[in-house]
Amino acid sequence: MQDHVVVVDHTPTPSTIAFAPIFNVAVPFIDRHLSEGGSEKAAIRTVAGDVTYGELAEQVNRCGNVLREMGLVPGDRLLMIVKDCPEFFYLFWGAIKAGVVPVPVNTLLRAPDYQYMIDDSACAAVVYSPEYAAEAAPALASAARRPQVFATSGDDAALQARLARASTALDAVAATPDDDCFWLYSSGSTGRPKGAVHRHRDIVVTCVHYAVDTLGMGEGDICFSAAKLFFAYGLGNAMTFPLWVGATVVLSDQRPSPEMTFDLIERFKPTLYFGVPTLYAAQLRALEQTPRDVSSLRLCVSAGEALPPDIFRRWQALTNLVILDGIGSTELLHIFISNRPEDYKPGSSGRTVPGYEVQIVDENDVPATPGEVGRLLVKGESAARCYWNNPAKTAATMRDEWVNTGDTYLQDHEGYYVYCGRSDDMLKVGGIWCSPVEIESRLVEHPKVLEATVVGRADDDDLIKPEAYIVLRDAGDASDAMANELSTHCQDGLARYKYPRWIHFVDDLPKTATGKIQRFQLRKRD
Ligand code: 3UK
Repeated sequence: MQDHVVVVDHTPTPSTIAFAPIFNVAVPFIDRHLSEGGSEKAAIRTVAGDVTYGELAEQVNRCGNVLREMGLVPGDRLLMIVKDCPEFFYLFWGAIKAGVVPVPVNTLLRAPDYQYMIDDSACAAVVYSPEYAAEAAPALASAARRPQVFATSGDDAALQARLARASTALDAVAATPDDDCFWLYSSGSTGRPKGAVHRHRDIVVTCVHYAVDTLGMGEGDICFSAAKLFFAYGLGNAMTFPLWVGATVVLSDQRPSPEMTFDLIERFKPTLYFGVPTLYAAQLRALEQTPRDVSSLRLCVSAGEALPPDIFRRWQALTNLVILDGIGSTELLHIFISNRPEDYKPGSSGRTVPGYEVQIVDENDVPATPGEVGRLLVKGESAARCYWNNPAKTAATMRDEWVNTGDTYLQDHEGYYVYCGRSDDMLKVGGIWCSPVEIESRLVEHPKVLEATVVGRADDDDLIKPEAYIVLRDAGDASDAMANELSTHCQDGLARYKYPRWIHFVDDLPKTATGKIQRFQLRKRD
């Protein structure tokens, strides 16, 4: 049995969590609850039933043993295209306990994205929920590598039999706090997604400084996250945070919608709700029509993109609840600047979370004064060690322990941090990354399109959505029908949320003398 952790010194900056020299993070998150007598408590609740901490620990061990029987060894990667369900927990923690590195990926992606990730990660195995077979199977067929493959549920009888036969006992592989533990892919405006390599310790740091120090989470909490487990945001909200404090999580594999979230809130009575601004806007429209019972909630959280202050106010007026906006990233694993229950300012991201340091600097790395806009850099003990196999991107983003977020920020005169936009062209759409370059490439694959440029435009809720400016080969083809055809063309070829919501046909695009498209000229248009 390994030491549990951890001597926790709360609220220091920088963080001073002391880890045991041999430390596998699955021990404090899974096994500890058994030795502390919590096995009968529900860890996970779903419409199909509950999973106790005791059952969770058994299934984690079975999964770890099956991965070993399959020949996976410590350091091997397991690519997970898995929906929000208890099996996600079994696989993720079973892998970590066995020293295998789980790589959960966005389940909304398409075959070419998965093919890239299979090859880039050089994963030893891929596991997918049957729902994603239509994208996973062609990706596996065309990938250069041949990982082992299994599906998570009933239609893989051999796997089910193996799990049933596997031992419920498994000793955690001896790891150190700084060993690689899991990866998450992060997108950029150009180039392919990058695997952010996280260590065992990173998970603990986010739980101590954000879940406990900032949100005040405890074992009485019931968490519900509209953001899915494959996002770093959802992974904390709906898995690592509740497991750390011995709380309960409500999981659903359904697509988040106002109806789905209110149904689950009324049924399972969570105390904490984690959403994204686009969904809060839709929930507000629904609530303004039909009141729903959200009285179990003590706090709401928003991240992924900036929360417009108008949404904060309308939500508070209707529900009497505050929404704590906070900025996090895949690289830092979770939220590092946040509003707090007792200290919040609508329209701002709040103040630095304990354990993190932030800096706003100009183009020469000179620190900005209050009110001045600059690039946001963050330092913290939960930062990814590197991007997998990508020293150039690692060097460009991570320098001397400081991570360049790619965001522009200012600190106002009261000390709150205010989001002012990206310093690259990336868009957050419904809290999920969207590269204009990727949408443009899809558009120009259409035979009638000569050139295309995509920019972000705020919708009626003040939330960013993609907008396309298109030069057709034959200007005479411009019509509403053509616009619909191009929209469908994008939805068919890209993750569905990436299609342009507005399409404008133009005669030419603003360019520099060297032919580079000037996106800022288009952003200025109204
Ligand atoms: C943007 C925000 C303004 C910002 C994330 C919570 O979003 C998360 O991670 P990603 O890697 O994206 C990071 C980028 O998203 N962003 C996120 N939150 C806010 N901008 N206000 C916000 N509140 O550009 C940032 O650099 O997808 C969020 C927890 C964990 C996460 N990984």
